[in-house]
This record gives sequence, C-alpha cells and structure tokens, in this order.
Amino acid sequence: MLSALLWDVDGTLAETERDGHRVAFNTAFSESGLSWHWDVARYGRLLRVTGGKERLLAAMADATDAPVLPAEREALARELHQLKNRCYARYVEDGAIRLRPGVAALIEGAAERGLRQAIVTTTSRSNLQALLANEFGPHWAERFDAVVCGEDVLAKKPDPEGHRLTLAKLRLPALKTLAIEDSWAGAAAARAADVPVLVTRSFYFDNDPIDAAVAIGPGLHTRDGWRPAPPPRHTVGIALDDLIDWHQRMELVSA
Ligand code: XBP
Ligand code: MG
Repeated sequence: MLSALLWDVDGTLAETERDGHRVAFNTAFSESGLSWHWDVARYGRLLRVTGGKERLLAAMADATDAPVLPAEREALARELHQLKNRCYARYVEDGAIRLRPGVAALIEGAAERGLRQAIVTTTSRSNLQALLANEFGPHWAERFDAVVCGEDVLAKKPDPEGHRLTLAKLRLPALKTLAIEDSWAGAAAARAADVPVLVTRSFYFDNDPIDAAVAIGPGLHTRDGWRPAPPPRHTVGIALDDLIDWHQRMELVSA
C-alpha cells in the first residue's frame, strides 16, 4: 500500500531550469564581470551534470578564460553558485517561477488523505525555501515529513543516496513509497534505491530515456499521453487515486 510521496523539485514541482536557474547563472556571470552566457540549448546540455556548482565546474573545463588552478576554479564556482542562488531566490520571490499545474492539488489531496510526503532534491536548500515559501507561506515545511536537499548528500542524483536517506528519515520501506521525478537522473536515483517512480516529463527532459517507471506522462495537469493510460475520471489532471492505482499495479513501463 502506498504510504508516502517523494517529490523531486526542479522540473517536477516547477519548471525552474530554463527561466530560473539558467537566467540566474547568466546574471551571476555578468555581475561578476564574466562574458559567459548559457543559452537555452547549451544549458540543456549542461544539465547532464546534476548540481549547480558541479555544472559550473564542468563548464569551466571547456572555458579558455577559466582559472587554471583547481583550487581557484573551485573558489570561483562556489562564489558564482552562491550569487546564482541569491538571484534565483529573487526571481522566485518576484513570482517568475510557479508550481506546475496539477502539483498543488496533489500535495493538498495527499495531505487530506493522510499520505506522508517528502522532498528529495539535488537543489540547494535556499532555492527550495524560496520556491515553497512563495507558494505555501513561511510554514511550508510542515507539509513534509522529510526534506533532503543537495547539501545533505555526498553524491547527487543519479546516485540513490538522497532517496535512501529520505526512506531512513521516514522509516518506510522503499516499496511503500512513490517517487515523482522528471528526468533520467532522478528516475535512475529512485530505482537504484528500489523506490517505484512516476515520471512527469519537463521542458529539458522531454525525451530522456526512462527505465521501469510505474507511469510516464507529459505532466500532472493532464490525463492525456500517460502510459499506462489512467482510467476515465471526472478530473482534468492526474488524481491521487491514479497514483495509488499505478503504484498498486506496478506495471513497469520504459520509454
Ligand atoms: C536539479 C539540479 C539542480 C538545479 C540547480 O535538481 O540538478 O542542480 O539545476 O540547483 P532536482 P543548485 O531535479 O533533483 O530538483 O544550483 O542549487 O544545484
Ligand atoms: Mg528534477
């Protein structure tokens, strides 16, 4: 029986990457006097590296004007990443990034039905704080029984450390939970922790190969385009009963 939902953040709760993190990285570059600019396509390729600071270090490997010494690169990446996160929080507070349609209804519905909920994300705690405080107010964390962010793990997704830590905090076996992810890395992390996963595809990970998910679809706001197809219901988007049914059926699909 399904006891808990394990929510991913970037791409799943909100489309944060293209118009949030990417724009904030570019602002951080220009405020630091750097001529670097990540356009939409380039950022999509860079997203193969999870973690904003790790992404910066990966991009510096190809930049001719990046510091040569590893310690200097590390220091610059840390500084830019902190600046980027401050810019990101400002955008979110200004209302530039909102939850994807269908997400808030499921979070509310799951709470009403007594399901436990957790956040399992690679992003920094300050980014999560900005996003969820903007949506649910200053006491947003009361809605979640566990919150695991990028700072809480040694290895980020696709490593299963974040999902395993969340299961330990919830004191639940993996099979009683359902991860909701948008990307290959997130889905792979959940599967490696034996957590069943549902994939709600996002802008940058629209064609990611997904292996053995309980359901794959284009977003929680619609009942169209999902595999396995959900049964007819009088709701516009995916309902909590759909998640419960998919979890119970465990009819694994790949794409
Ligand atoms: C997505 C990530 C993060 C964000 C940026 O995490 O990989 O690195 O792109 O956030 P998830 P930071 O899908 O697990 O939420 O700069 O704070 O890393
Ligand atoms: Mg994600």
